[in-house]
Amino acid sequence: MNIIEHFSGAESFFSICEQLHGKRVGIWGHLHPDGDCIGVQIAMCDILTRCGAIPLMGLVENKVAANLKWIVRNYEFVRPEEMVVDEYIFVDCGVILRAGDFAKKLPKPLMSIDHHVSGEKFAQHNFFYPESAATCEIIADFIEQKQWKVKEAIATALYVGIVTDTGKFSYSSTTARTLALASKLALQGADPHRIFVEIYQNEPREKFALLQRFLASLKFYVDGTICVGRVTEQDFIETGTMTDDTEGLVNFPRTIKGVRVAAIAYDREGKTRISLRSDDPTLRLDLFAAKFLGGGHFCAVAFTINDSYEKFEPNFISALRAHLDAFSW
Ligand SMILES: [Mn+2]
Repeated sequence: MNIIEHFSGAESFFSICEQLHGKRVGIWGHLHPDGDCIGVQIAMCDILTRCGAIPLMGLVENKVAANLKWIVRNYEFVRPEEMVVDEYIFVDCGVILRAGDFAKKLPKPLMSIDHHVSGEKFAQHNFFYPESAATCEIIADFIEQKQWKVKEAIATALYVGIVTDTGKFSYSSTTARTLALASKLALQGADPHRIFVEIYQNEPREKFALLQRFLASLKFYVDGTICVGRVTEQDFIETGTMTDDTEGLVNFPRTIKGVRVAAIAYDREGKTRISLRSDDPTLRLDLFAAKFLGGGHFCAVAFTINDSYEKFEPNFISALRAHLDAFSW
């Protein structure tokens, strides 16, 4: 029995890729690229090369998180604004604004491949599957349908996207298809343990100084159902960390018994960035984030406000409380 329920659209996806023969194609993702974004860029680079196109991977600000550097080592990334391309596509980027300011002036991209529930169909061809746990899962499935074998490096890149976007195969988005595709990638050379060590056992010591402060700041609201931790500009300076080092911190309060929504609020470039996590997709955090022009998935969202968190806090907690009341059974 085939346990994979495939994503539709693989045929038209490959026919578009084949039409790109001989063309320079930019492959762009979102700001602050995560494992899924980088993984799918690398996989798309391989697919387009196989189709005879000339792919160019774009990296806004030319920056990759420290625990993902090993995976990009053998690839060339360019700033999108410095590229000369005939066509371009977006991956793992729900809305074009997530790609940064440069993307505002662009004509409609040829293709978008994405899985954010709050995503928009902003491209000419949209391969949009909000039921997918990762954009890498979509591409891994397309490759599977095409019955292509991939090199170890590509299997690894796709596995990285899936393992990181599913919280090591633990979020509610993880399905039998996710696991089956991960297994196929392992058969093609992705090494689950090595990938785990590279991504999750490579934390700089400074990040633990930041974690200590974050944990000390935790505040509970509404009978302990909401838990928020705070990281200030001063915390970043005194611990020698940057905003990227907040990655994953919110998962600590998420594990506390009774907490339905965990959040982190941190200072970023004079603004406040708030990320929320839940384990209950019916709480529809994506709809909550949309009120503040943010987005993401049912259980994982983020938004930015132009105020200090201290000023925003009372409004934030009362709005979140009202949202939870409206979406709780
Ligand atoms: Mn993703």
